[in-house]
Amino acid sequence: MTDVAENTLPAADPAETPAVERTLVLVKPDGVRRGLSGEVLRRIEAKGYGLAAVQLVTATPELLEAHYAEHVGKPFYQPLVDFMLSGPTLAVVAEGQDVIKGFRSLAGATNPTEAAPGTIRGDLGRDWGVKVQQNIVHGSDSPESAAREIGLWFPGL
Ligand code: IDP
Ligand code: MG
Repeated sequence: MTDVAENTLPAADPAETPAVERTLVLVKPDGVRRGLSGEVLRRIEAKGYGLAAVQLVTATPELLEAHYAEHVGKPFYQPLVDFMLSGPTLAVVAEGQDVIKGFRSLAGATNPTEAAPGTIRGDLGRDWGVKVQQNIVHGSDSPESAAREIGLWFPGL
């Protein structure tokens, strides 16, 4: 019989435990409308990440201008904002080691037509006549973006 205690890992030394990373995930209005919020949360949890905050949010033009600051002025900016205002968004803070990169990997390529099968965008997304705009999820792309975006969508966190 296996001694359970023998298989127990020693307690992590807090001084050596890396800070748990956080990322902002959005289930965009197309994902919420299509009833995919639960499926996206399921994939985040099945991968092993934790949920630190989940809230249904109705975005405003001001919030989206701050969130998509890097895209202001691009041809797809205003249609993107109109799409993001077309219904509620599920805002999520997910956490775990390297979760920023890990969720981007779960999400797949920006263009849902090209996103690999097995990814959220590859399995659940397609071109609905608007090319790459409606791609179900957003995920922060760097620690700096994550901190900024979490502050925008969860000012109290
Ligand atoms: P990402 O979401 O994979 O990080 P970004 O290049 O940061 O992709 O673009 C932000 C969002 O803007 C995309 O997820 C998509 O919804 C939309 N988008 C990006 N490029 C285009 C485009 O060429 N046409 C229409 N929408 C676009
Ligand atoms: Mg981006």
